[in-house]
Amino acid sequence: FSVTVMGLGYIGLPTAAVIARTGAMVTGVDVTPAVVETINSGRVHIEEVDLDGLVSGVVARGNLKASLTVAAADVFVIAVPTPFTDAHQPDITFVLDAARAVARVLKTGDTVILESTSPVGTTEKVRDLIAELRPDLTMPGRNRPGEQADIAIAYCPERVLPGRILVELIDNDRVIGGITPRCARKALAFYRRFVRGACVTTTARAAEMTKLTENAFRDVNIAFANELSLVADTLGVDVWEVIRLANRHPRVNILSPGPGVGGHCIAVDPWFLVAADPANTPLIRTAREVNDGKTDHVIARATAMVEAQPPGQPVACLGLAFKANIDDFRESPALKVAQALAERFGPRIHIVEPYATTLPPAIAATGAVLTDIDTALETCAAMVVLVDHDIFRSVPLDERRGKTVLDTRGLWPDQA
Ligand code: SAJ
Repeated sequence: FSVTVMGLGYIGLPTAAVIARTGAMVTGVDVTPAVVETINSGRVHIEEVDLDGLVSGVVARGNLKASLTVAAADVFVIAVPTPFTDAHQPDITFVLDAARAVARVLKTGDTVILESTSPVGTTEKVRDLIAELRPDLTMPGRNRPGEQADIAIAYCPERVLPGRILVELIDNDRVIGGITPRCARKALAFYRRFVRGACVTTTARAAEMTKLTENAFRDVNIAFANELSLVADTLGVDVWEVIRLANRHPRVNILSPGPGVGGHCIAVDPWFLVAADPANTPLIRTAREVNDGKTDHVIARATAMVEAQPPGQPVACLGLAFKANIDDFRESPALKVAQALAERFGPRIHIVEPYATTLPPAIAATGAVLTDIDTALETCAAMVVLVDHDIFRSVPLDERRGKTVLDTRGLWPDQA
């Protein structure tokens, strides 16, 4: 049994490794030579709990190899990025490129599964593209009555949480959308090999919209919390306390405000729904704007705080990652705040990020410095908390008493 995984990023590599562990022969395909080399030497290019050990094991056993070119296989999993353009339109170029590469090696009986977060209708576009490139194969949904399609095509979104990817890949329920019910059943048989959660089948379009809906749901709920934090600021009330108290209501469950929403999913996917139906998505669009606006609000407050410090005094920025306890800085609001402060105050900004060994070049260029939490506590009388890393949470009040703190994560509720 052989599987080819297209894209060896945060989703593709863990997925390839987990499938390889079941004994399948897995080829991971990536366009970046350095990534292919790293994996073939048994190492990983991304940080994820337990991923290094798993990859080195399956590579050593010969179950996983990386390649720049697509090999024939029984099942193809496409896990490439789907960015959006400056105009908030989804860009499915990488998906179509991957489909084109897969089309060349497809044979009767193969299954193609798209996992990338995609606008509704993308799986059908993949089918149409393959149909065009391989007129010799019968495609699902395009076959004549009574004729069986040669290829199965399905959409099955990943839903794993960075930091828990290897656990959630196995334990989470999966939504499997087939171009036809038969496609869904074929894809289901594949996921059953390594998924312990329930595998639920539906249509490709419903599965595509389900994925976008999950992340839009979270974005809207975080926007509610962020909006509350602004109102509470205006009213001089502690938003964290209000949320804690409101959440004692049996049907209220408010999420946490923060410096904005980051990562490559929740800050992006809601736009795919807005782009599909702009007239009917005022709430989803506004939630995006509220969450992005929260970052601007934090930048303004932090700037005022630094300006209120004695001239030349250093100010610490705690965290650059897009959320707690990970090394992922994609679309990170913390990074945006730190960047804005560094551009304005240069060397006065002392950044603490235990998950970084160097500062991103744009921040380093301002003269801002990377330091550690112990030094920052000794040298900085003012601090901006941007990420709720455990190492920051564990700082006792004694070590930060008397400091000026802008706490965007509600990390230190006892700070005076
Ligand atoms: N955040 C808040 N307040 C909260 C929760 C989160 O400000 O109460 C912020 C985080 O700090 C971060 C951003 O939101 O900047 C997103 O973090 P997250 O932990 O909510 O989600 P991601 O981006 O790590 O992963 C999400 C997950 N989706 C949902 O929970 C619905 C994950 O299951 C998906 O697989 C992933 O997106 C994805 O790949 O789509």
